[in-house]
Amino acid sequence: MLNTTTAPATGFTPLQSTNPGQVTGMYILPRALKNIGIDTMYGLVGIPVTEFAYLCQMQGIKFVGFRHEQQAGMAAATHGYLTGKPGVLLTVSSLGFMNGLTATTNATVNCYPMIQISGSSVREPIDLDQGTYEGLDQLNVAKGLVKAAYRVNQPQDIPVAVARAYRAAISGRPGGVYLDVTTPCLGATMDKDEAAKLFFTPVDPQPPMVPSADSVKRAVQLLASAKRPAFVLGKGAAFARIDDEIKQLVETTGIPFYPMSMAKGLLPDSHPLSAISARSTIMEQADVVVLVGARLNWLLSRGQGKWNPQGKFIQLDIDPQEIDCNRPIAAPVVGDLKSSVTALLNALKGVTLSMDSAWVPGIQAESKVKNAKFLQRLQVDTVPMTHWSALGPVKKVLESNPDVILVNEGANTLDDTRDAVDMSLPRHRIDCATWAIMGMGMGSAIGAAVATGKSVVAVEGDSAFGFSGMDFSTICRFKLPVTVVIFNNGGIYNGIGVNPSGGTDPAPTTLDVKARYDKLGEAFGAKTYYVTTPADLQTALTEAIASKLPCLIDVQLAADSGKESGHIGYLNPASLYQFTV
Ligand code: ADP
Ligand code: TZD
Ligand code: MG
Repeated sequence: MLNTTTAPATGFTPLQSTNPGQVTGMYILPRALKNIGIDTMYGLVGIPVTEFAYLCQMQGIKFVGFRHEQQAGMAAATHGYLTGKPGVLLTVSSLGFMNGLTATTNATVNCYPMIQISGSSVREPIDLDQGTYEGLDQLNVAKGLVKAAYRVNQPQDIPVAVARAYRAAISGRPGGVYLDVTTPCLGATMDKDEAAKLFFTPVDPQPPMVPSADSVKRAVQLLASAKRPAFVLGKGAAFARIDDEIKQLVETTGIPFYPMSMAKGLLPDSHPLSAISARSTIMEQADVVVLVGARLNWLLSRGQGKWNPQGKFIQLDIDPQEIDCNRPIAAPVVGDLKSSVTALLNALKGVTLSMDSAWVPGIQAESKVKNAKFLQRLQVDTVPMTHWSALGPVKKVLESNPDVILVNEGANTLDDTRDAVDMSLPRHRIDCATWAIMGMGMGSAIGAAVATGKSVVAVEGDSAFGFSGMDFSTICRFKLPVTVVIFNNGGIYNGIGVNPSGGTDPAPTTLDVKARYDKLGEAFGAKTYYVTTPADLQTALTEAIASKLPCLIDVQLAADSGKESGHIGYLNPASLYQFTV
């Protein structure tokens, strides 16, 4: 048996074995995780997982303790996206589990590999609804919201449970996996030598899925016939780590590409074949569009609206169920992207394309005009600052520090930063993505910094920051090279909302335009700045990145900077159904 008494004066005393021949579930679990290469865990402890977290630390797993589980989950998901291996989130039962589940579900929606491990209370009183401590039927809550969900009830099943969770997170389309570990399973003991025999290394946990030769042939034939072809690169392509193959595909065909938000930098935004400034032209005029790890979801108007009704799609994706989900796909290529792009490159050898000679020069000419116009918008020195005048210096500083990872959330702050800041390296932009989820900022920044060791800048709307702000303290506690830049326009979309009742309560969109977020940073020992001019912002951001320390820059914007819902106001019910509120 293991004795789990703690010594209050000195904090935790490593679990002492009163019977060296026995080990507990909570000892086996970190061993099993280490065995499959997990070296980091993000979480928040309490009954029944506190000792387990200590045991993880003792066994050499880095434990990053958070103030809120959702943030720890966002960190795990970002860790998964950036490393290609599942990030791990640890939560306590019921409430901690629920707080973390949003992040695990968000990871599933975004195809990020992660595993949420949660302690859960003793089964019997939960099943009889007898009001046990933090009791909840967690497994059944998680099912349906995550890619896969498992429960492990006895220590001898832990190595298999971990391997199953790992495979589920990483194979096929990646996603969030839930692993329920009951209190009895954590505390139960088994023979140490018997336990040692249970560990194994899963063979080929992320097997290649090679597309059929016919599907590749069909795609090449369609592409070869195209007059105005285009690639749309998605974050699936960034996740697949096939940077060289993508470059080859674009450059050998000479076909322009449009990168989705998190695929920016897969090829530099400044690449001559980048159609990032010609989105409408691609939608309206392309006759063959190749989706490479990008879904035809709301972010691409579900293939409707502006899209050329006669246009045909080739879709490269690992998930066969993605095909035809919004619009018929003329040439699906189902497989992992490394295999599919390699097969496409081989099949394209010696094939002559029939691209119109005016197509690429047209896009380039349009891009040149639009980029010049756009730059002018960023060169204004308006004080109080607008999103645009603030983004002028942010663009300059970030583009001269291309290896900094940019985390970004908000409405106007998201849309305008994405459009303003060119990316030149793959997997250097992480944002609120497919679900447009606010509150990914601090967690993703921490996950990115821990997983890569690189510097991170998080550009946050003031509302967006509010969702995760307390975990700025985690950035400080772990002394991470993260700079948080808060665009304070005093509200959701802006700070000029008016309470239509004439009452004194703030409007639903109104926050705190005079708030000094820099003081919040000070509380945790960060280097902080409060800036009111573009020049001061440029100086502060340059200095903050160079310091490689936790920094917070409160950027004072005008309260009237920003419009409702940023670029997606058309999705509001009043706009969709054309009525007046
Ligand atoms: P974006 O938002 O950038 O358009 P999405 O998250 O909508 O990207 O789409 C990513 C797509 O990439 C998903 O449909 C997913 O199945 C696919 N995907 C992820 N990893 C791979 C891979 N290794 N090989 C092929 N497809 C992948
Ligand atoms: N809650 C959650 C979890 N996600 C959301 N996306 C929203 C609410 C709704 N929402 C948006 O879609 S953007 C946004 C909210 C609350 C914040 C926009 O304000 P901001 O950015 O201060 O972050 P700007 O620059 O003022 O637009
Ligand atoms: Mg705001």
